[in-house]
Amino acid sequence: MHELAKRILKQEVRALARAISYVENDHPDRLTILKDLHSYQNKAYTLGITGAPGAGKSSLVNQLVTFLRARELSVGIIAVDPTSPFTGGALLGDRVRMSNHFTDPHVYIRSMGTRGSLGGLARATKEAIRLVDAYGMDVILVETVGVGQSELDIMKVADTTAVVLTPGGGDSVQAFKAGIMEIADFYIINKADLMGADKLVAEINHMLDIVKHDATWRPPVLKTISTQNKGMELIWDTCEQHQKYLVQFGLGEERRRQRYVTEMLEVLEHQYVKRMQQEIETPIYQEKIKQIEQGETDPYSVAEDLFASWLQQLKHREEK
Ligand SMILES: Nc1nc2c(ncn2[C@@H]2O[C@H](COP(=O)(O)OP(=O)(O)OP(=O)(O)O)[C@@H](O)[C@H]2O)c(=O)[nH]1
Ligand SMILES: [Mg+2]
Repeated sequence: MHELAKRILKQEVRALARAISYVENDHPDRLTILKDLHSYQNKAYTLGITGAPGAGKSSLVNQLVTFLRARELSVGIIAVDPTSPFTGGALLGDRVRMSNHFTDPHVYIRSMGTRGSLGGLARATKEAIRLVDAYGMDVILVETVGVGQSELDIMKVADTTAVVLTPGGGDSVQAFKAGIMEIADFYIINKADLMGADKLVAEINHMLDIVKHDATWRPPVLKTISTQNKGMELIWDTCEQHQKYLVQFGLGEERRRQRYVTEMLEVLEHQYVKRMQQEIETPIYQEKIKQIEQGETDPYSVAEDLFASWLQQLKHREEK
C-alpha cells in the first residue's frame, strides 16, 4: 500500500492534505492512492450545499459543523471555488467564519480552486471527497457556488444535495433555470430574517407542484437564519429523512453504481484522451493534419487510425 494511503488510514491529517494535493496536481501516484483506499470508502455521509454567491453557504456550513460536533460526529469540509484560481478571496472570509473549528482534530477543512485543475476541478473535488471518506470522517460537507455544469457534476457524488436560496434575490427563478432543481433534494431558504422569505418558500412550493420530481420524495423547503444559528436541527433532520429514503428505495446503491461508471469514464478520458492528445502533437500526426488540410484525407479517418495504432501499441506492450 502507498505510504500516504497507509497514513490516511491512520488518520494522519497531513497525509490527507498531501494526498488531496496529489489529486489536484495530477501527481503520478494519484491513481495508486485512490486504488489503495477504494475499499475503505462509502462510510461517510456526504451533503452538498450549493447556491448563489453570498447566499450564506459558508455560514451554514460553519453552524452545521458546530451542530454535528455537538453530536460527536467528525466532519470534513470541502469548499469549491471555481472562480478563484487560488481559492484566495472566498477562503479568507471562510477562514474567519470557520476559525473556531481550525484546532478541532475531528474537523478537516479544505478549499479547492481551479489552480490544481489539471484534468478538471470537478474530478479533483470528487477524488478529494473519496480521500476524506477513506480518512474516516462521519460527515462530509461540500460547498459549491451553484453556477455551472461542474458543480452539478460534483453534486452527483453527494448523498444529499441542498440548494440554498435567499429572499429578494430573484433567486428562485434563476435556480430553476440553471437546472439546479434536478439536483435539489431539499431547499434551504437562508436569511429568513430578511423580508420575503415566506413568499420565496411559497414560490418554490408552487414550482414543485408543477414540475416533476420523484413521486416518493418531494424536496422539503426549509427556512434558516445561519447568522442566528437557527434551523440547523431542521437541516439535519431533513438529511436523516433523506438518508432513510435513499436506503428504503435502494437509491443509495443506484447512485453509487452510476458514480462508479462516471468515475471509470473519467479516468479513461483523463488518462487516455490525454495520451492521444500528446500523440497528435507528434510529427506523424502533424503531417496527417496537413494532409487533411490539403484534402488528402479527413479527420474521421485519422481519428480511427489514431485509435487503431494505439490499440496496437497496447497489444505490443502486453505481448512483451
Ligand atoms: N441577514 C442574514 N445574513 C446572513 C445570513 N447568513 C449569512 N449571512 C451573511 O451573508 C454574507 C455571505 O455569507 P457567506 O456564508 O459567506 O455566503 P456564501 O454563500 O458562502 O458566499 P460565497 O462562498 O462567496 O459564495 C455574510 O455577510 C453573512 O454574514 C442570514 O441568515 N441572515
Ligand atoms: Mg462561501
